[in-house]
Amino acid sequence: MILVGQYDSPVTRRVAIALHHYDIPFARDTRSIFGDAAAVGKISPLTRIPALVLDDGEVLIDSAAILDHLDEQAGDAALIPSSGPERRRVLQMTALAQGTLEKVAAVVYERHFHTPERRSTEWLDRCLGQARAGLDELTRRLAQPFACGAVLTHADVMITTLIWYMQDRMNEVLSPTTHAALISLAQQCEALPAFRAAALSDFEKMPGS
Ligand SMILES: N[C@@H](CCC(=O)N[C@@H](CS)C(=O)NCC(=O)O)C(=O)O
Repeated sequence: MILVGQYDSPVTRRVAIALHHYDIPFARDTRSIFGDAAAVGKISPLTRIPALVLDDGEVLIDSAAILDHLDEQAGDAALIPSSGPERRRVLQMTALAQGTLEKVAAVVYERHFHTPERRSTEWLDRCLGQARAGLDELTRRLAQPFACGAVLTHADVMITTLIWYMQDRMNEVLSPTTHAALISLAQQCEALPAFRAAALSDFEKMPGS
């Protein structure tokens, strides 16, 4: 199978981390979602990453839908409980982290694609407030030693790739004190083998960032 997307995309990297964690071999298509948009659009209908091209040619899109397929392959080793309140908790923590990422990315894109005089201050303030609220709520709900308790889950992976993205691109609502527990969780996860195997190469950067 082929994972399409560069690892500066937190949702692409989270799929890569799960693939490594599950020991599922894969190749990579690292063409840029911005620099090579036309080529990526031929694979991924919305011209978004990640996409996962299966061995029979089927293309899966959207990190959550891709992980649903990989979790099935992983069986008992899946990074999410199979049912019940524990599964709900992992899904909700992951959704909080992914939703926070969406608001952070909206700020990054607004600033990237618009000159300062064309940016909407109202939109930026709204997104920044939502991103801060997401981080606050994640911090409030965080368990120990991992986000949802004793074992690593998709929530840890999403939080870790989110924190990397914020530290790299837009860290103004990420507080080293208020959100210290999230930052420390991310540090702890980045040291794990699956995260290290999905480390970024120097070329994996949005143009102009
Ligand atoms: N919900 C989707 C979000 C995918 C997404 O937003 N990908 C970004 C990169 S992080 C992208 O492709 N951006 C380019 C664009 O939307 O034009 C997922 O989890 O896969």
